[in-house]
Amino acid sequence: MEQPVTVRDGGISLSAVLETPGSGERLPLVILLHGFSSAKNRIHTLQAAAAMREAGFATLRVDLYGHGESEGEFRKHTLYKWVSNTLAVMDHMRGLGYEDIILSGHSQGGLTAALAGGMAPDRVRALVLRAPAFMIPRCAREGNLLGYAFDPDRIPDEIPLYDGLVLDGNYLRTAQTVRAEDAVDRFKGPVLILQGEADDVVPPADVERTAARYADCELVLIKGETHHFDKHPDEMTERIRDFMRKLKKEERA
Ligand code: FER
Repeated sequence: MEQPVTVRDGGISLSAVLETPGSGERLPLVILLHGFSSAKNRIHTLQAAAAMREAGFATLRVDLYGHGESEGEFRKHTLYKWVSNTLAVMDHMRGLGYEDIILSGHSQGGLTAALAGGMAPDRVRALVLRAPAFMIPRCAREGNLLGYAFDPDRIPDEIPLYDGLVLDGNYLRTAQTVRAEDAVDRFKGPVLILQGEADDVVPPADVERTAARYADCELVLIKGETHHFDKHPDEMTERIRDFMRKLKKEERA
């Protein structure tokens, strides 16, 4: 069953899709977050969500602030707003009876899931991160974002990116202060990280360093895979299904 869900956060309306496999029982729920300039309907996110449902979980694909069918201006989105959105979505779903929550995200959405997981380790059972962009804060501090160079001590009012996309300077100001390590240290539950070895957007080295820092993390490096998991989608979905089925078993034990 597929149903639209609307969540309000700070006057902004967020669009999401809840999908439940078969039965009507309240299943554990995976909340899936998309990446930078992406949305909830991209093929690799649909494939990841389908694998989670095959393992017996409900899924909620969310459009975050300034993306997809949610409100907000792209140029005004920040990691802080995305974290706030994620906490609001978790509250909303708890209100609907989904108290067993797993957070998942791709790239900037993976970083967001990791940050929210560290803020609510008591309410997030596990994390499934695909190419999590743990290096965004470092890039913002070093003054180079997606190949666009800037002075990190004198942040410009706006940053022009590819395809006519423009970001407000506040994206950089907020990203510079994020310390993902704090959130990583606070999360003790199981974590699955999937990372393409040929990803040229999120460098595997940053991901490997962070994976080693998690208390209980399985890192899967996928040979020849790139940022959008379109070379070996079956390997991605298989790894997700295996990890989620293990979680299911632990739930029954
Ligand atoms: C960056 C590197 C990666 C960045 C964003 C990303 C805005 C996110 C990519 C994605 O979510 O797919 O420097 O700066």
